[in-house]
Amino acid sequence: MKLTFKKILAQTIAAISITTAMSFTAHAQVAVKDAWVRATVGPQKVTGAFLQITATQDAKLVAAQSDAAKKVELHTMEMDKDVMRMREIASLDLPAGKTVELKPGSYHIMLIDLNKPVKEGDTVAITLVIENKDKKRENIEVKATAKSLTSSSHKM
Ligand SMILES: [Cu+2]
Repeated sequence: MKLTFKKILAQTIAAISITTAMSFTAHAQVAVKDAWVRATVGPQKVTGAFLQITATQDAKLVAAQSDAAKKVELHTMEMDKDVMRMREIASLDLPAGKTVELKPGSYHIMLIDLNKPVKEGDTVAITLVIENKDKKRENIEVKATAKSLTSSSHKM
């Protein structure tokens, strides 16, 4: 009985591994680069994450998650009369082959209620949830490096 159970378990694990490997190949179509997070200043509890994302097939960024913050939202910035304001968006379209840039003053990932301050040089792990045209979801793990406002503004 014990042996039979072990055998079934082994087969089940083998089957799961094959499925995982196959789905990974079928969905590995999103490339992310230049991921960074703005380092926080003083008691600041929120910050933004930025990156460039390219999908080979039409897809959508539908959510982001991170252990660094209690809440993570997708945001855009837009003019409201004469003031730039942030607004939460439900998803961000990733047209096939087009690089979509999340950058200051535009789309960004908002990390809200940070568990601890983000210091320059820190690495923040962020999971991007990508939805394909057929509604299948895939998680992409991203490591974003923290940059301070002053050092990043030199480059912009
Ligand atoms: Cu925001």
